Amino acid sequence: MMTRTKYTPAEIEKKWQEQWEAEGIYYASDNSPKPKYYNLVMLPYPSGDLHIGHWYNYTGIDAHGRFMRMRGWNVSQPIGFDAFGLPAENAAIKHNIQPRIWTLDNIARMRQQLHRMGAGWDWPREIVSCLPDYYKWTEWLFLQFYQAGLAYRTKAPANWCPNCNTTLANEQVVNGACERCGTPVIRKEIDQWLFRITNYADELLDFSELNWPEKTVTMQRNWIGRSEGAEIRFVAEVGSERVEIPVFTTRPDTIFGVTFFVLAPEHPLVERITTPEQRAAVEAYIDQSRRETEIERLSTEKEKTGVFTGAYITNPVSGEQVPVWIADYVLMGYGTGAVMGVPAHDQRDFEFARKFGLPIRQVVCPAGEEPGDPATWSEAKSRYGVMINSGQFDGTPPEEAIKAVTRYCEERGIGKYAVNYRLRDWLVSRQRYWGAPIPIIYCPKDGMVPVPEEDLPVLLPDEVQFKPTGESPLRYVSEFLNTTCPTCGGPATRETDTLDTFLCSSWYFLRYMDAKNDQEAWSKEKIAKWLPVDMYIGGAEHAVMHLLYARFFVKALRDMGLLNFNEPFKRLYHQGTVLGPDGQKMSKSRGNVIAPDDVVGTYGADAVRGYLMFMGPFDQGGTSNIQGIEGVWRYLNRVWNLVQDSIEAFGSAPIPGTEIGREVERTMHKFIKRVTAEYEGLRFNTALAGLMEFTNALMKVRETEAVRTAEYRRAIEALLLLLAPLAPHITEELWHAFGHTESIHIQSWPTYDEALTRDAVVTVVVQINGKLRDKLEVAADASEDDVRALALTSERVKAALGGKEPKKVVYVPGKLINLVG
Ligand code: ANZ
Repeated sequence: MMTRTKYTPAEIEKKWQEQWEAEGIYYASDNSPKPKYYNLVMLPYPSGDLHIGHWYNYTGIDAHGRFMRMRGWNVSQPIGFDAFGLPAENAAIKHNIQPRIWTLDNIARMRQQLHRMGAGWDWPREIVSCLPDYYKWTEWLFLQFYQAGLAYRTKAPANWCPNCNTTLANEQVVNGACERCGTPVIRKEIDQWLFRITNYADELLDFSELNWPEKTVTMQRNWIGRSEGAEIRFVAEVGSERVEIPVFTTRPDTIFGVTFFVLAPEHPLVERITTPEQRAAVEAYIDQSRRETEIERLSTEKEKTGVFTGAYITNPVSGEQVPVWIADYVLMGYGTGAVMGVPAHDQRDFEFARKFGLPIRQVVCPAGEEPGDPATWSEAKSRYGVMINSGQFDGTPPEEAIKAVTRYCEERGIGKYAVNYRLRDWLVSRQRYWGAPIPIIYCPKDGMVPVPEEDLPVLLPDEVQFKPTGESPLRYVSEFLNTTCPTCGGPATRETDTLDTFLCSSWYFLRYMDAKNDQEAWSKEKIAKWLPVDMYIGGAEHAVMHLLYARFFVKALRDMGLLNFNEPFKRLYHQGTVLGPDGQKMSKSRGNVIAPDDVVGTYGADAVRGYLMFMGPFDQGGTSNIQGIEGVWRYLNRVWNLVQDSIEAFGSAPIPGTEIGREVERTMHKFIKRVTAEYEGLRFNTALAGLMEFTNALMKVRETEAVRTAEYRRAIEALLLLLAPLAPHITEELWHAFGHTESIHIQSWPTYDEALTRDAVVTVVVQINGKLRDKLEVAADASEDDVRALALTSERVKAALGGKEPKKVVYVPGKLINLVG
């Protein structure tokens, strides 16, 4: 038995954290007979400090993991570090510190903080993506993709400073100019590595196996951007030559409305078709459009620009000749890089035609409208409708129009049904040092040669000069650069670009489950045992890149025979954002940052955890303020005192009988039911609200003699068990104070008896012909007959019925009885 003490988190929290680690109670066994539960949180970037957003995210996943463990699952909740990336390299340039040292120091500090929050991490599975025992396998995976034809090298646009003669990372481009010399940056094609994610575009649109937020699914769907339509080939005469230029259109039904044709400025045929008179203007325009980003070019705000090439092209369906322009609203990277201009029905084309005085002809008439005069329109008519002004197609109804024109094109061999995706292949190479090396060797004789698997890992050298060249610093490390060709043994050079860090994070959840394997990336048995991930919690900002890349990885690896499931993350949940006390995003410059280390020092981790989860619904976040933490802190103190009182009362003179404990028992079952449901729905704020009410109810009982019953003691224990996922330290301490020797966190979740969750007595409203006449107190489990008989004894009911028997009785159990006279 304990002597009365004050709640001092600083003492108890550290003690239990050490004990949990010593006993390894959160280290999931691969051989447990219990069903597995893979509880995953997006791994942090080692910035050096666990901020309040991390705490929020991790408290939620941890409370969920603890709940599931107590419910009988074999829970693994691993953690690691996504440790490659730009900030380490920038720190190296700025503070002259080796990126590896910077990163590992930060990791050491963050590990301490991760311990301090008292979360049940499965530490033996930790991964650090910048260490060779991890990135060896990232390189190995690159080779698997390469061998499967899913990794390839091609020219792709990069930011290029024409003055420094070098590529620049996006971060080095400031307002469209080189951050070093101020020269406007242009886009230039350089050799880059890409992954063929587009091969999986269709399968990635299948979300049927996923329990994900609808918003995230929609974002992925839009990102992949599947459009159905047709590819139709227009024909130009260049001198005596016939040049066919295909367009992709989602509206073949508007083909008779084409009044001009537009090529992207980068389109390879621009040079050939441009007439000598237009050449100077066309070249000037191309030069100018190179300086713009894709976003600028696509902006609907921007006034349309373009130049006539001097050439004409024939519409293969109508036979009409139209002028060919170049304009930057047409992108080379989408469709075929060419557009048939239909100003009457496409808004961008409409604006373009208005600007350059090109004709506008209506060819589709929406239902319920008369054909109009486009000269009077203020915008394009984009709705579907009956085809008009369209020769033999006139009168074709909207349901058939697209099909009819597509079929016509197919029959004549001038076009075909086509599907287009917005999704582009994934550019994975970076002209950077701090990333996993790309295991490729260039040999003057044998060309591109993959590094043999037995030579992995290609180690990242430590001694590197961080000249700000925009090229990978590895290019200047001759011991790294120069090697021998694995095929001919002659001199060769290594690829000096490194891999995008999104590649490291596309498979970490696989490696966790076999983190120490030095023979293979993972063993199939372990993956079969643990994957897919059952719950994945992380920020909504990862909706498209990380979450899409990881899905692609799993599908591609499945097709290589390395995995046997389709989706990495069965259930996805996005936590909300914690805002500063002023309701603004926390930032150092605003001075509204709440540092977890400081508040933990004052109130303890449990109060901070409870406070964060109490702030609002977990998927919505909320505004943080110190008073809120104090509220939870006071609550924990109440629990502390309540339990001590209970131990004293029960220890001094227990009452054996159960009669007076009956009400306490009902209260307990009611709250177990309610709080359990809240945890199931990850509604931690209402779970805690329920626990506070439960605590208040027990505090009232404390004033009565029921405080000495076994029922009361059981209720207090239930309170601790229910609170354990949110406040793991205080509950552990109080659990032991009751004399238990095993951790509270490996106990079974309390169960409830449905019958006992109902109130013993309920109030039933009595109506006569729908009018309220009386109220009755009846036993909660009273039958209809009982209630009816009781109702008929009421004087008021008798009077209302005028002594007659009711003709009909409607009973809503526990609520209402209506007697129809
Ligand atoms: C003629 C037309 C008429 C179009 C009409 C639309 C409406 P989504 O739905 O996004 O796939 N387009 C095709 N390639 C383009 C490119 N490289 N750059 C810019 N725009 C391009 O869009 C497909 C439509 O976008 C295509 O259908 C084409 O314009 C344009 F009443 O063709 B449409």
